[in-house]
Amino acid sequence: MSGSGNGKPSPVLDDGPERRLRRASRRGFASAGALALAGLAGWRWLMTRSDDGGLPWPFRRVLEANERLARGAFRGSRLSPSFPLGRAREPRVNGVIGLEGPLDADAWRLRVVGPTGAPRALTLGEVRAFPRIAMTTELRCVEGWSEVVHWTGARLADVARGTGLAVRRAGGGRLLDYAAVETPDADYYVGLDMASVLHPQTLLCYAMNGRPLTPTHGAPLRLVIPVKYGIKSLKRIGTIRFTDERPADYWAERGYDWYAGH
Ligand SMILES: Nc1nc2c(c(=O)[nH]1)N[C@H]1C(S)=C(S)[C@@H](COP(=O)(O)O)O[C@H]1N2
Ligand SMILES: [Mo]
Repeated sequence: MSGSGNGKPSPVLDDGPERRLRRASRRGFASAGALALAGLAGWRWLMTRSDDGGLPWPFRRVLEANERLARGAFRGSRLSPSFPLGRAREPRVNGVIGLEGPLDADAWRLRVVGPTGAPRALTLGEVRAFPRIAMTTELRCVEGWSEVVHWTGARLADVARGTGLAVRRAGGGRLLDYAAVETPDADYYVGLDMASVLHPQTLLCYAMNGRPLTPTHGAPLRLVIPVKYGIKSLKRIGTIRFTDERPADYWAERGYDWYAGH
């Protein structure tokens, strides 16, 4: 028994491969078109969303989800990898925002400011008097390059504790949530969460590869924070301000992730 009992192919039932193909490609074309239109509408929708820190808010939400993941994976004890000293190289000079003006090395001070207590102004000698830490770590730029560098400096955690300005109440109390770090002219600025401030590899560096910092690498003092992308390793530091409000961040305002962990 068969549908076309006489053995001849019925023209109605005959659905030759060519016709099937034509029909399928018409369908395919229509659904590809519909997809493209939906995609375009989706993109228009994304691009017309209200701005949140330089990005349409759905993009900002994705970055914030990444931030939660990075924070979740972050532990004070989680160290960025160290390398043999022989692997250290001179990194390229990347970014001179906040370094354009001249710097009077003698007049330079590290200003440390908190909501309680008098602000401090440390000389380079006073920063150098904190325990001297050396590390050979990777400087990773979001632009896709990295370099192993040998750094020497003081732990930011020691300076935070030593000045006593990272707390909510004078003389003690809970630690504040953030530090705002900026160049003397305030043209470049980064925000750090307190866990990153206290991380043992977060250093205020005065030497790179065994020599004093050069001006374009951030003399007289720069931040080096290997658990974050290079954008956070602010050169020519002027001020550290401890605060409970999440600080502004130069590159976060231009569409990058505020947390910038990796
Ligand atoms: N003041 C200041 N610090 C800065 C920058 C900058 O433009 N200005 N660029 C950052 C970026 S994007 C990177 S990758 C590193 C590069 O450090 P290097 O120039 O010593 O290699 O510095 C960071 N610190
Ligand atoms: Mo960078």
